Amino acid sequence: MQPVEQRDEVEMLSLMLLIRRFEERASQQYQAQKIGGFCHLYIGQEAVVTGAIAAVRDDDYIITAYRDHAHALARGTTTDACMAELFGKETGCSRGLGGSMHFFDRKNHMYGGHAIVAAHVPLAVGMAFAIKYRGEDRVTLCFFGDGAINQGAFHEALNLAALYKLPIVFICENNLFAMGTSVKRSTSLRQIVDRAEGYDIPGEIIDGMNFREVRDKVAEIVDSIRKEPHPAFLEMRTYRYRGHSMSDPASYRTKQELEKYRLDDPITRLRAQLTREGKLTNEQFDLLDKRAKETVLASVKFAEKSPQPPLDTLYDFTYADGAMEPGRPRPGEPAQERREGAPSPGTNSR
Ligand SMILES: Cc1ncc(C[n+]2csc(CCOP(=O)(O)OP(=O)(O)O)c2C)c(N)n1
Repeated sequence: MQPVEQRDEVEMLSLMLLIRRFEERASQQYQAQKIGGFCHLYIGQEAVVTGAIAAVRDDDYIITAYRDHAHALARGTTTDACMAELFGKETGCSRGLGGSMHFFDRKNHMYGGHAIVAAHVPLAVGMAFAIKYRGEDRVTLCFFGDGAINQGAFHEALNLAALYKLPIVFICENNLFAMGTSVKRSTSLRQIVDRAEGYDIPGEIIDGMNFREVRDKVAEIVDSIRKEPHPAFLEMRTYRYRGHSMSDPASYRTKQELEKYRLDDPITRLRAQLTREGKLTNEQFDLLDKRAKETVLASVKFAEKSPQPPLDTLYDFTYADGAMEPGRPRPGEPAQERREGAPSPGTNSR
């Protein structure tokens, strides 16, 4: 990707379209039973991740929870590697062992994809600590949902980030629901951003449906962090159009509510801004959309053709090295002989 100041808005619109079309196709492939396990779609929230990524450098760190497809795509992970991961194939970004919730791309500094709510927030603080310890000028962007802010790990992490003045932006993607629970029923605060105040961390509320607002605010904060490391907290007000996961019909909200947010669609909004300013024609938009659809379709073919991961990699990266070595007793178990020809789990050889 280009340096921040040159990142073209049409290119970013095209990225949002790629994310949207990728997830629509993922949804279809899930229904066709080509994708197993869980699958959480980000549709509606695209301006948050694209705006934030547009404001940072390629060597800054990114980490998120399980609604992670868009974060990987925005970071530059290919649609092939992402679709193959959903299909559980060896060519996937986590070698087919992670699935939808565990995308990972070390080369592009995308450190997951984490399924346990708020468990990655302390990891993000550790990453920010490492940046400061090494004297670098990188920044960590830590994305999480509104459901994470009442977890103990979240509070411990914010406290340390503030105490050590670490270079981190906590980005709360407030889509108003944690699974089917409205934030109004789960959180005592009037506004989530006030959580940050308790740790003396500066915070702001951002319109998470507006790409430009997200990008400009993140850029401003990241700039100030690079000059003098400190944590910051952004509450992005956004909305997910689909249910929590593929199995959720989202009957806890009304059609009217959904329609209200759809009118504020982040892609339509940026498209309208660019069109009004003479930077994009309808024909150009259609072409971008066509390209996004073709790229995604090609990635489905790639995933279908890709091999399954070898069976003996089943336990790789699940336990610490050696923890699953054959014959090694588990706590409270006597040592067992390994059967002839049995797969050898846990070697982490690849
Ligand atoms: C510690 C923990 N508790 C419960 C769950 C089950 N769970 C999965 S997603 C979820 C809701 C999280 O909502 P939020 O953080 O707002 O993220 P969103 O789905 O809105 O992106 C819950 C409770 C979990 N994964 N981890």
